[in-house]
Amino acid sequence: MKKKTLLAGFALLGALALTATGCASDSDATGDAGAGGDDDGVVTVGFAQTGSESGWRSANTESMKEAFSADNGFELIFNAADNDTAAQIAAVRDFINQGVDAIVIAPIVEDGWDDVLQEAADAGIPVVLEDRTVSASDDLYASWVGLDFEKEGVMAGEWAAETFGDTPTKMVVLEGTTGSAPANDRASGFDEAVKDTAIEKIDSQTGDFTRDGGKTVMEGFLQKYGVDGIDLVYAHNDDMALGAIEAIEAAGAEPGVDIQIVSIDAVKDGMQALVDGKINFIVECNPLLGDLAAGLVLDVLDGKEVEKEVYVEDQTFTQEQAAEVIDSRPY
Ligand code: GYE
Repeated sequence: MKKKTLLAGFALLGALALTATGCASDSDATGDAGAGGDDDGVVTVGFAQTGSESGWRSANTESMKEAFSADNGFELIFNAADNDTAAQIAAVRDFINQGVDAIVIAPIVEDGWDDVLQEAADAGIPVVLEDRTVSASDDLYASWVGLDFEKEGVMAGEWAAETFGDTPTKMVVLEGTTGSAPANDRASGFDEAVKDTAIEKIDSQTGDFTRDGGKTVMEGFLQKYGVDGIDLVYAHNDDMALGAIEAIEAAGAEPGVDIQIVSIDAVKDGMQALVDGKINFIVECNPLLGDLAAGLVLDVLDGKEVEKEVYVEDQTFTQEQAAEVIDSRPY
């Protein structure tokens, strides 16, 4: 399978934004339906978002709405499924019945997509996936744009391996949504990176990528093992880490000192906690995928050949690095 890594620099995103605008106005100028659009040149896209579970998700939704805007020649039909997999599949079926020009999906979980993707293919409606991946055959969708979740897990694990190494370390894990690609891949990537260390995973439970979920699960861990029985928290996203911070502080301990925390996303609140010393290390997961997704949709509708997988590069932040960049981050 062809793989392509793209840097999510602003220049690149800007260029794609221009491409999207350019295509849309071409259609307008000629009065032609253009890229799969209807008579007025408007491209109707149904977007099935996961929900609104995290700061990452808010930034991603904003990026998608900006890219698929009326100014850029789109009519966006937005659906947020509130993390309900059946509701998300129903939303996609609805888009098919409405006869949209293209469908974009951020799949909540990896499995269960074969039938509805086949239905979209039968109806001749191209599908572009953004953010999370699916286990269905890649013949059933045109392209996917997102992040390398396995690599994110590896980078978080490498930090833990370097920080704790041979020191016996009790770790608890706050997992993302069960069955989601980022929860699966961030777990396996991390486990692989720490396998030769003295880090012991004493417990692991889902906090569903939410702040409340992270807090509740962490409260349970603290009750079970005590503050002294936990050295390290690996949170699959910043929001759960922020919930864990509340639980650790309520238990009378100091997050980032008594219990170290590593998480993934690098959203504003997470970065602030990193600067404040309450989180120890963050691996970025860039949510600004809107322009790339919109560019792919237009290319697919124009009949151009597109990459099956478009990876956006992530970076990592120590507390010192976070302090340097926090004011200039767009999300
Ligand atoms: O890390 C988390 C969100 O799918 C990459 O979903 C995304 C993840 C992100 O809820 O905060």
